[in-house]
Amino acid sequence: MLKERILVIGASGQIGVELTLALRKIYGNANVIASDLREQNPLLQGTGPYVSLDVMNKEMLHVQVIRQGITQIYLLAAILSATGEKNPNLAWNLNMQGLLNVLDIAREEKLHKVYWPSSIAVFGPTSPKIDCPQQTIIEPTTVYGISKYAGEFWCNYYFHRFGVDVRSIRYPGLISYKSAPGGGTTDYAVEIFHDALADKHYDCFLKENTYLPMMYMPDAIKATISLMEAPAKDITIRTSYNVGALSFSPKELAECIQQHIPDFTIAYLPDYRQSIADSWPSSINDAVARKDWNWSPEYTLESMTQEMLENLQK
Ligand code: NAD
Ligand code: AKB
Repeated sequence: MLKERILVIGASGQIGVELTLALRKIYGNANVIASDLREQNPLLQGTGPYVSLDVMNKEMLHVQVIRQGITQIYLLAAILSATGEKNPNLAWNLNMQGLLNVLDIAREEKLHKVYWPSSIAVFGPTSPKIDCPQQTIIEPTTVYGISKYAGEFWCNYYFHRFGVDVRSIRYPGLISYKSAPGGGTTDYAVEIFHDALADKHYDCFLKENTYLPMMYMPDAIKATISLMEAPAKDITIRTSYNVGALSFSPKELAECIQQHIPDFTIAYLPDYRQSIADSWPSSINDAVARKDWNWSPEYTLESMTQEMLENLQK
């Protein structure tokens, strides 16, 4: 097996923390270098190397890649949908230039692999709402969705033109208890657990019947690692793979929480994020990921809810 040295960019974020810890278990603590604009992360402290790094500074990034002998990059630094609508230029610049910097360096240094996540945000109001297929009409209406869709085609281009082995997943909204989400439209599905335990009440910024594709973090980590470990010949999608897991509404999630906290209440006060949510599909068809690299999720709404409450209570 080739010795891998992995750089995780955006390691202090919602996915970054858990993915870094999972990669450290597989490749050894010293071989997974966590990096982020933020100085350090308490959950990563003492588990392996951590460097402060700005993905927009291509020269410094290149120096780190050479100095650390990096063979793979996981690029997680991005501005998400809700923050992106408040600052479209910032979202476009970081989401595009960060990716291009990484792809260029991967090409020049002949890195073994690159991972870059896309999102269900690539889909727009003209995409099918239910069981949205891998290939379909894709007309995103948020700057975040536009940047992800453009990014998918940059990945495809660098693979076909320069042979960069870059792989990608269109994550649904991710639910986790270890690190907080960073400015997305699906963040309600994490906030609700914190408020249910702290106040027995949640003011939800989406309407009660807003169904969105969602996934519990352990399934997202499993999907990411399965895709990255699959033989290159099995990867038929070089833009980004649909992966599905759960689809539920705020009302259904609240009812599930009430099974554990009977006096939990919820109020619906939709804001600007409602129109973002309305532009996305409710559920995702992931037949291609299932066929290519045996994807299947483990968690149900009920098992995820139980684990979230148990772990947050601790
Ligand atoms: P996050 O906002 O929680 O974390 C992003 C991290 O990147 C932060 O720690 C931030 O400090 C860091 N960062 C920002 N600018 C940087 C820069 N210039 N240089 C280095 N680091 C920088 O995001 P996340 O939820 O962990 O998402 C990671 C990736 O997964 C993103 O590409 C996102 O679009 C994608 N994704 C996330 C979700 C989700 O529900 N969390 C769903 C779909 C796709
Ligand atoms: C967001 O809501 O912006 C993210 C995503 C689905 O990409 N969670």
